[in-house]
Amino acid sequence: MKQNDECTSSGGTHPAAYRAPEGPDADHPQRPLTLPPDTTLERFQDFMHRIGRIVGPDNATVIASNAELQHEDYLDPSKAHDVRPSLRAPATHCLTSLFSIGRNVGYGGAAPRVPGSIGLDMGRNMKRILDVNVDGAYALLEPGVTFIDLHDYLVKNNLRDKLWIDVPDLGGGSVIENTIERGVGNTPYGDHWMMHCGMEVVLPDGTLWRSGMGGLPNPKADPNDPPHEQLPNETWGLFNYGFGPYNDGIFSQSSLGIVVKMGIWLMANPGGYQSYLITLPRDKDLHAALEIIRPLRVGMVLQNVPTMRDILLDAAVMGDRKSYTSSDKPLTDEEMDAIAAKLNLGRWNFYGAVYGPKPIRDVMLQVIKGAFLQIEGAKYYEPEDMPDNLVLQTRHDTLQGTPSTTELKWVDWLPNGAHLFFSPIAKVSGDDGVAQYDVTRRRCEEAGLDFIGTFVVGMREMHHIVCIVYDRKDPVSRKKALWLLRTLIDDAAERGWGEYRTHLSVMDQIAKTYSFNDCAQLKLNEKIKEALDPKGIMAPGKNGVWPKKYKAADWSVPSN
Ligand code: EUG
Repeated sequence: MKQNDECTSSGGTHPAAYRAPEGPDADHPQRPLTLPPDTTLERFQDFMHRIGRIVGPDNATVIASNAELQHEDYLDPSKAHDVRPSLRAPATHCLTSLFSIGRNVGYGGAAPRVPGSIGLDMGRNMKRILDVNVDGAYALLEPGVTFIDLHDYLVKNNLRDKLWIDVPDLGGGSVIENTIERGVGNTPYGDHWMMHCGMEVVLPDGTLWRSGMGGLPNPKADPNDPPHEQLPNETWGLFNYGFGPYNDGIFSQSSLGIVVKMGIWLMANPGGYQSYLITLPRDKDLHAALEIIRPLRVGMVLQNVPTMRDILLDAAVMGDRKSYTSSDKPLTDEEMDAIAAKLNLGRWNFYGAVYGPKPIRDVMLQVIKGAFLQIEGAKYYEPEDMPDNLVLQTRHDTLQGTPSTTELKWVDWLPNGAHLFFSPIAKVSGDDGVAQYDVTRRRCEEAGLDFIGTFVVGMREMHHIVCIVYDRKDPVSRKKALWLLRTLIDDAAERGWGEYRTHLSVMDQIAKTYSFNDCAQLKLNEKIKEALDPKGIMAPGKNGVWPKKYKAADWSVPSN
């Protein structure tokens, strides 16, 4: 089989990387595409053999052919590399990288930071919904449970009317994975990390640890059961902090443990719901709209995580680039105005919802409309006003916790579409939002790419998500996308803007921008890493934190 040219951009460049000969090799069935650093083939094969005896040979597989690296589907994601990647880092096997489902799309999927890592596929066999506690309104999950799985479970068990889940735009991801990556959804419970309660973690030394109230034994538990099977304390999913130092945070976006159970709060059915769209006709309306949003969101009149989406994001859900233009240059303001007019949308489109019984919703909506409709030409729509608007119809579902995968479509804006996210935090202010839009749009255009973006409004800030869409089969397009991402990180840091989450290829760069007082954050993270994982076996390099024995520079990711 021909070596896929996209593979050469990362894994193969390190001296420790081992390239398999073409085709299967009967003498070395366990020969990986890439060996872990400082590991001989013999040592690797012995390790895999011993692992196979513990977990069963079917659960200890080696990526020995390029076929696995061809998986590029959201619904059938690769377990070895970034789905639809800008770079490929083959995971084959004595380091550990972790993933639950592998749908961390735009941020690296299932790929490890260090090629040759052993990927622990946590979602493969750990798919149980251990508890849905109706009185406490929470669920206790294993890593393989997706948002879609959890929703299906509520429907099947006639609980959907009682309890709502919060879903991100795409519902195929693992609830645990998304939450510990601090992902965001659309309902009032959109900040997933805020809504987690209780974690069970396998530490690098093998200790099984429960957070918070989980540290207190349940008197009904059988102490002879292995720890992971012991009935947990009944307040574990109800109160996060327990007693003493609060440690959950070190297990999010980190490499310090394997989260094997997590509690997540569910929303009690609020007793009514109304989604809406407010369109803003002009590009410059962004400023006024953000000024309107700030007091309404902090005042909880905007109850959910609403989003302010630029026209091309919605346009891309409804059609590919070719269906709108034959130009190969970034779309101009005039062209974008024309697309907005054609789709009966604004240049900016604000999607929100109100929750509660009708009298409450009516009052909230009166305030919301009263504020936004001050903007000249702004229009308010409910889903039944626009039955053919795929985005509004989809968001009507996701804003009430019904998962979907429809919005994956915007990635097909370009042929062989793939994407990277640039995700800086912004103040909820006209000046800050517009400044971020100006800087990021200008750079997109410099890269020859369209600006596609959305402002996701948290309780006191916005996650500004720039969707960098490129053609994954075109090396020039891939290079431009990565250049754009790297340039934007520096542009942002200069202005005091930092990212909340990122793709593998720029984790080091971003970690270094959080540089206050001689990188005090990074240094503390390295100390904790050394204390908990002195051998550096778990996800080395994750979010820029390297074990002592690694030099980050040895693992720099090439720019193409
Ligand atoms: C989106 C939102 C995110 C994220 C990646 C993508 C939405 C894209 C708020 O967080 O991290 C349309």
